Amino acid sequence: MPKVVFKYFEAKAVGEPIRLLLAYGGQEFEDQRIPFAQWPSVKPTTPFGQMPVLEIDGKQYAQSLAIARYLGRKYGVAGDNAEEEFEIDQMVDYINETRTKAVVIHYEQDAELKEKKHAENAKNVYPVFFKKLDEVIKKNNGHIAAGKLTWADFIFAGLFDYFKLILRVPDLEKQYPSFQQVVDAVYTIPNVKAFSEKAPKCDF
Ligand SMILES: N[C@@H](CCC(=O)N[C@@H](CS)C(=O)NCC(=O)O)C(=O)O
Repeated sequence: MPKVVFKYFEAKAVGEPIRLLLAYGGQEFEDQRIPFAQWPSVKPTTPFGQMPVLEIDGKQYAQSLAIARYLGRKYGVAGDNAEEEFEIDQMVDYINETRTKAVVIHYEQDAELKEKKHAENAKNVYPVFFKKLDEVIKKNNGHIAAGKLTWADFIFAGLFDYFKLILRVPDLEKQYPSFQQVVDAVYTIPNVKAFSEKAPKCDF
């Protein structure tokens, strides 16, 4: 088994899908959670000055989606043909696109602009996304793509708490029970459940 170190902040956010995939694959890993105070000294040691970073036998890799796609392939949850892979990528891009729109607003420093942009998205962007995603999950037997468990489910489940925070919808799963179905499909997998029960608790 390779020696694996995973580096991210003390949060779930874009790091959690990777932790969950490593747990799913039965890969032992050092789960390094870097406090913000230490980040300035760690940043220059990473490939692109950002986390998450996955280190495999001493070699560092970055970009959360590339890492998750790699682990999905390694652990057999990346689709069984080119079309399924395409569908998974399509859905991950769609989710990530919405995340990116919300993140920009979440970290906006101008309070007035922040509220204005959030209100625009809450009216015009997020409801359309939720409705589409709900339809897709229902068509896919409670999964994000390909009608079965794939790394896209890990992306969504791992991100879910962060998503609710930045989109400001704390009861999202109540509005869309299908979203909770995806989260449960991942977190009830025995390896994943065991990992998440032992992991440090993070709100998002
Ligand atoms: N596209 C990158 C984005 C990574 C990213 O934005 N990381 C943030 C945390 S979520 C970070 O490292 N911020 C600290 C910094 O840029 O100094 C990925 O998906 O891995």
